[in-house]
Amino acid sequence: MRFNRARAEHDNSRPRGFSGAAALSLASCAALALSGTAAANTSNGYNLPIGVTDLSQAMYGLHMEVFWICVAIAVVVFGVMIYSLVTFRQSKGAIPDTTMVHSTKVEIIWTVIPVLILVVMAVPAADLILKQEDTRNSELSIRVTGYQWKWQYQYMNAGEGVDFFSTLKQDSNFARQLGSGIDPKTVPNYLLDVDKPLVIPSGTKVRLLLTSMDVIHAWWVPDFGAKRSAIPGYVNELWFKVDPGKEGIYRGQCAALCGRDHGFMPVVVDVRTPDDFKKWVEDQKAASKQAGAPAPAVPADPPTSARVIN
Ligand SMILES: [Cu+2]
Repeated sequence: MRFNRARAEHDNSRPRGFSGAAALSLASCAALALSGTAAANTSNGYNLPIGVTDLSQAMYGLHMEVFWICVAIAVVVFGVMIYSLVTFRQSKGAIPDTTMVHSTKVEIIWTVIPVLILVVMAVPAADLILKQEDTRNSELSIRVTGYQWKWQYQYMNAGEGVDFFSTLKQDSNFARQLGSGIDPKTVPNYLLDVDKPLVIPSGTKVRLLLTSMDVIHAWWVPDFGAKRSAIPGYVNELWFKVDPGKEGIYRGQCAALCGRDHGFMPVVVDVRTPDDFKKWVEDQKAASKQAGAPAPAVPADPPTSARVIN
């Protein structure tokens, strides 16, 4: 799986697997669901990443909660079904009851129980959606604009004035060319690396304002539990707060089929401590002052005839 490699870079706790046999009893289901929500970067590689933000961990917790509810339902339903098939089979002399054709009591029970289960799942799900949408009190806003096939990051608040494009790193770009003769396996983080990553501080509520200048793109970093479409003419919001101590490089990709080079516009986020971030902002401002460049020009696009617009 492609993102395993990315996760390994900041993986500070080994995956904890779930025992398959444990699914047989409700008590052990509940215990495992709790252990499954413990904070860690990564699950066992077969599951969603647990991630490094409040939201990603809450999403993983909800996902596991719903998963174990489904397991419990399956155990009860299949248990009753298999027991009935075995116990009341014809060879054992079972005689079908042909008199019972309708039972209002049964109909009420099998309507009310699923409704209650749905409510039990809907309450935490609605709560999490509200939390996801609550971009109030963000401490750093960054405008993110999708282009075919690169991202532009324009900082506001503490990073006001920092503005750059983030494009596929050159070694990946050379290796991907037809007949390049370069083995992609020799390129570190092949197609998942950029020339300039998005730099953000840890422990800070970061709000992204997403839009696009051409087609629909989607900004996606699985470890942040963050994915949202960047749509021309619209501004979508997204927020995340990386836990302090989880500084490092996180990788994602454009998650919308945005044209020919859709696979070549990765997202890389460099999470630094607030002090390191401050220093980075000062360095960026000093560098752009020295260069005297007010705003970066859009890097050259491929010829229009070669572009595919979805
Ligand atoms: Cu895209």
